[in-house]
Amino acid sequence: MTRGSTRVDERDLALMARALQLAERGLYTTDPNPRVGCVLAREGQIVGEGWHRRAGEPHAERLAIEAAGAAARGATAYVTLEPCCHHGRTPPCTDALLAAGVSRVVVGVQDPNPRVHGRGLERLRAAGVEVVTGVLEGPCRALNPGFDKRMRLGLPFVRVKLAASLDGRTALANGESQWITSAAARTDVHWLRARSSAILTGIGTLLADDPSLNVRLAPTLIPALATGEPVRQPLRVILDSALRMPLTAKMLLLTGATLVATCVQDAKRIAAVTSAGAEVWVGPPDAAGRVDLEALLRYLAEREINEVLVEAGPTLAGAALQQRLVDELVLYLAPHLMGSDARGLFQLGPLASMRERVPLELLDVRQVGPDLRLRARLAEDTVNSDD
Ligand code: AOF
Ligand code: ZN
Repeated sequence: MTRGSTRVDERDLALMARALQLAERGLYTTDPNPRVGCVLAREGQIVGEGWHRRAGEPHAERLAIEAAGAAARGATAYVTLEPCCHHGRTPPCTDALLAAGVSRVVVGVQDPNPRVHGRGLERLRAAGVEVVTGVLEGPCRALNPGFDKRMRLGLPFVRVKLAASLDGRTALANGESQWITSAAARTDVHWLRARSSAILTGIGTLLADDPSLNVRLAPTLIPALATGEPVRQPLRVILDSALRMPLTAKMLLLTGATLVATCVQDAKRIAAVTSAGAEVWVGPPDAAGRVDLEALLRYLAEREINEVLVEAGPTLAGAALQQRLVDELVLYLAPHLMGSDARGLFQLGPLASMRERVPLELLDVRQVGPDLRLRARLAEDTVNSDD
């Protein structure tokens, strides 16, 4: 197999797969930085390993070099992300690799960060290091969907989580909706929350359920956490156009920050919500007078929010879908039927023709406890492209 002019063999693939495994350990802690893993090997034998734990702490390459010691000289470095060449919170990894005497660098994917993007590779090549890129590129990119999208487009990656009966219903006609899915599915959602930078919901859901929207997982389950260290709590974001946020909302007393996004400029009301413990962001209204979702997402990206988990009712989920702001759907389906009078998952308005259906592409299907979990993304093509 070749990448550019340089050969890549099975051994290279296996070692990059190992680097990917290491990178995954940072899934819940590196935010807002990307998850990155690095392996140093000589003749296929691993001499050092490292993975990025959290922003401000050493990058994967540095830890691998430290672990390898003198054995780094002449070694090949396998890094899931292009080594950085800039001074951020930490000094450039390209310098560390060169100082350690690494002779070959195999990279998964280019860093989408405009401060690096290709320059790290150039710097290494200019210093005489053999550089190969694009090895296991797909999985290496998929590890950091939010970082990737934020760096390229100034928007976070948006994942919408939904729970419904097998016939796609979320609540009875009278509004009763608690406990549709099993405890196993609800625990699974905590893992989705834990990897997210922010959780977004609507004021309707908040007023109806007074949710906590926090991560409730034992810290011992998360690799990068030292004993006694708490789990990182994602930013809770409430879409609240008319600023109806109750000052007694349960989440305001929990660890982790809450941001209320509104269109209301009322200084007195804003001050009240602020002193109750939330931050208020006043955004532009859309045509219907509601907070403009895309403007909010752009603002969140500016705040280094990588992955947003939407946990909301059919109005917000439907609006986000129709505005094509959704990257991924995670749908939990419980094996029961609620009938056609119960409420559906997405408010899309009546469709005039089958052509208006929202086409999806299934990424993954599995069973979680007694429930079914589907992961899908929005398909690019229209549904009936073949007729
Ligand atoms: C790497 N290896 O392990 C990581 C990289 O502020 P800093 O110093 O932590 O730099 C963060 C930037 O460095 C981040 O935006 C991304 O471009 C890169 N992350 N690069 O070579 C790593 N975490
Ligand atoms: Zn670095």
